Amino acid sequence: MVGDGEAQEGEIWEAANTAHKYQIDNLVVILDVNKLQIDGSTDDVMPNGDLAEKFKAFGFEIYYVDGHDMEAICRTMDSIHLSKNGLPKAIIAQTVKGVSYMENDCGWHGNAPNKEQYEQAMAELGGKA
Ligand SMILES: Cc1ncc(C[n+]2csc(CCOP(=O)(O)OP(=O)(O)O)c2C)c(N)n1
Ligand SMILES: [Mg+2]
Repeated sequence: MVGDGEAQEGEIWEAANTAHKYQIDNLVVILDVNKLQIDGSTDDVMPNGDLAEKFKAFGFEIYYVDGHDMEAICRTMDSIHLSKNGLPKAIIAQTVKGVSYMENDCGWHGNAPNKEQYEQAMAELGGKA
């Protein structure tokens, strides 16, 4: 898993180079593209440009999914699993950050919800609080 803010860091691309050189075709990067990072929008803080094209330029095979569609993610992972073509893979997952009251608010990057917020979040996600 790599965040789009995280993808501004050089270490990501050093690892990508290495994956390409050693033909690590069972490496799957899931790139979470929510257009936010810790203190603002990625476009304001440090524009990423086209991350799919960047991974492609580093020798990755590119897949696209709706990052909220777990079945699509699983289907994509299954099809990738069978591919032994020498290319590392990147799944570009478009997402929206957060449950309702967190949506598109970068302030929730590292904040813990209080009890009430936690219970609401779990209810929205269909989990047990
Ligand atoms: C190796 C390393 N470098 C820098 C940081 C500082 N840092 C914390 S969060 C973050 C990026 C957050 O943006 P993103 O990856 O898009 O996560 P999101 O807020 O969307 O979940 C960075 C660079 C870190 N945690 N580790
Ligand atoms: Mg992000």
